[in-house]
Amino acid sequence: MKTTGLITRRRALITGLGAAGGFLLARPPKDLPPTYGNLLRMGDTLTYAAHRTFLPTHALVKEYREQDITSFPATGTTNPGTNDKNPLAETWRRLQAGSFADWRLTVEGRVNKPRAFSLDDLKRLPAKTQITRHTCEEGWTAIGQWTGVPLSLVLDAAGLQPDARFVMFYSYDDWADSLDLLDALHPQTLLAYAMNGRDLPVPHGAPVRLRVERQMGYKSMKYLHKIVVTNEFDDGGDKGNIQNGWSWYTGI
Ligand SMILES: Nc1nc2c(c(=O)[nH]1)N[C@H]1C(S)=C(S)[C@@H](COP(=O)(O)O)O[C@H]1N2
Ligand SMILES: [Mo]
Repeated sequence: MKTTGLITRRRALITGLGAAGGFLLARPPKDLPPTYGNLLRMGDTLTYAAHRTFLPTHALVKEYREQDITSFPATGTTNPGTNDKNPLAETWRRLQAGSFADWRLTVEGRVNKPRAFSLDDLKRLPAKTQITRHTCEEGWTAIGQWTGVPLSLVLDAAGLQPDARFVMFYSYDDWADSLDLLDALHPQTLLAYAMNGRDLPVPHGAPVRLRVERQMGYKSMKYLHKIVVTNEFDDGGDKGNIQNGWSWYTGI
């Protein structure tokens, strides 16, 4: 009967998941985020653990050709200066009025040399350009070209301390989010200051945004202002993704 087949298949699936879970519990990746022990987040933990255990560490996402570039909607915050509830709105408006000459990206925490990078400082570092597909949790994808400095070069310049494990990001629309070091040091993870060959437009995160190509679109934080290297997992609390009902880890 149909239902029996379904139940058998479901049972097989559950057994399979159980086996994978058992394997992962027996050999957990060493950097499993510690707050991920509760049942609700078990699925995210399994995905994260499976990716970290089974995938090659720095597997690259596909890169496209210029003729593959598509139109690209702007979503979420499209101007941090227009939300009066945003405590950073005024600062951002002032920076924008000055063409971001006074904008700085501070890098602090578990680093040997805390730094404050201007846009020109970032542009003086070796640049990387890549054409990739962005996947939004709302169900659309788009292909765009991004130019920026690999985050790994900026973290190298600041000098990661041996106990560094996660990297926190703060934005001018008052978000906080984090990546583990593997995604932070991934060769396609960029601090992007240009899109499709032009300065990063305001709706897309001016002056600098993250591109985290191995995860869903919302991990690519726009309007960056601060990076803090930590030795502990922090999901950003009420400024983080979990308040939106989104997972901390959404590897693709
Ligand atoms: N600071 C900040 N970063 C953000 C968002 C946001 O609202 N604020 N939206 C996220 C989401 S859900 C997506 S899909 C992408 C959208 O980038 P785009 O506006 O360039 O399309 O940015 C992500 N980064
Ligand atoms: Mo999104």
